[in-house]
Amino acid sequence: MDDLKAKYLGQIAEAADEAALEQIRLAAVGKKGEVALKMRELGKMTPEERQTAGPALNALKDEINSALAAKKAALADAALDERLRSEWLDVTLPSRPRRQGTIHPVSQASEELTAIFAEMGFSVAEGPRIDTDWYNFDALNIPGHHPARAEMDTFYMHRAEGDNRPPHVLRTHTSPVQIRSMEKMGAPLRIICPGGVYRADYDQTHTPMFHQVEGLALDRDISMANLKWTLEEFCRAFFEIDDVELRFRASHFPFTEPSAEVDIRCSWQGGTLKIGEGDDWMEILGSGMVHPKVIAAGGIDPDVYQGFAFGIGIDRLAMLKYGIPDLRAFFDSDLRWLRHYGFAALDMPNLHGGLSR
Ligand code: 2U9
Repeated sequence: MDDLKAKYLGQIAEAADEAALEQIRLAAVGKKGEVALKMRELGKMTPEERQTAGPALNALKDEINSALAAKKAALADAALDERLRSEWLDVTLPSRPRRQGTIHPVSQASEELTAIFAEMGFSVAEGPRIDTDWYNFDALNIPGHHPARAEMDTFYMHRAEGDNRPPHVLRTHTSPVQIRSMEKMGAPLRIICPGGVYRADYDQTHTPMFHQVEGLALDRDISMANLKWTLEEFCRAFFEIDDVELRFRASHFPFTEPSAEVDIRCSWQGGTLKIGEGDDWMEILGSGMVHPKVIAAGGIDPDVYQGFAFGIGIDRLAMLKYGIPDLRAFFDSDLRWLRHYGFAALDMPNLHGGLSR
């Protein structure tokens, strides 16, 4: 009996896993196990022998069962310890950086200027970026021989041989949207058209795609005085400067007559630009009274209605407001420059190099 006990307690102590323990249990205390066989031999014993052998066998069975249960619990504990050791997690590690987005300065500027013009009663008009050369040029009084129409300056859409549709271009300004709005809505009319435009140009101050906002106000008695007030009000609100001063310089555009380029008073101190003070002037937009031919092209009677129009480069406005010196940063850079200019650390733009289109 002692041999049996030593044998099975030894095997139990050595068992590597639950499957091995089950084998030992069957061999020792299962129905056909060694202890059961010994129990069957009790019948052949004398009553005296049975009296000592019976309880001893029962005690052996209990001892083996307890050892099996204890070993099973120990194996489970060891397995848990192993999992805890191999699957640990360092909760103090810094988290992986997450990609973070932010509004683009051009979108920000566009939203700001739209809100300002909306307060003045202008609604937003949108239209196609690919349009016919009639909407982009002819309707705007830009004649066939004008340099802007050359392939050097304008992106023409490819046409297959035999395609007789009128030539289509990537719009070079948002003016075609204004012509379409005049056709659709008639006069009186007060709209702005913000959006992307395309010109075959690329250097520090020009990109093949940039953003414009053009404005148009048509009614029976609109004058240059209304234009001046509207643009001053806009600049005051956009640059957040009360003492804004604009200078209207006579100019020429095919779509307006008279035409004026508009400069804003500014100063350059140590290469730093300050808007609204100083003795310098910086060009910020073009404008004028809409040419009667253009009003007629939009299907409106120029003898009854007249009005003003203006065009502003939004990218350039954003650069001036947020102090971004190179236009190309808008198109071929990464998020770090945005964070650098981040709409927070800026007091005033610091511009080196010319910025006129
Ligand atoms: C209609 C009639 C007239 C829009 C105008 C300008 C002057 C102008 C430039 C500013 C900077 C383009 O982005 S830029 O390079 N624009 O100088 N734009 S008047 O005149 C219009 C538009 C539509 C129907």
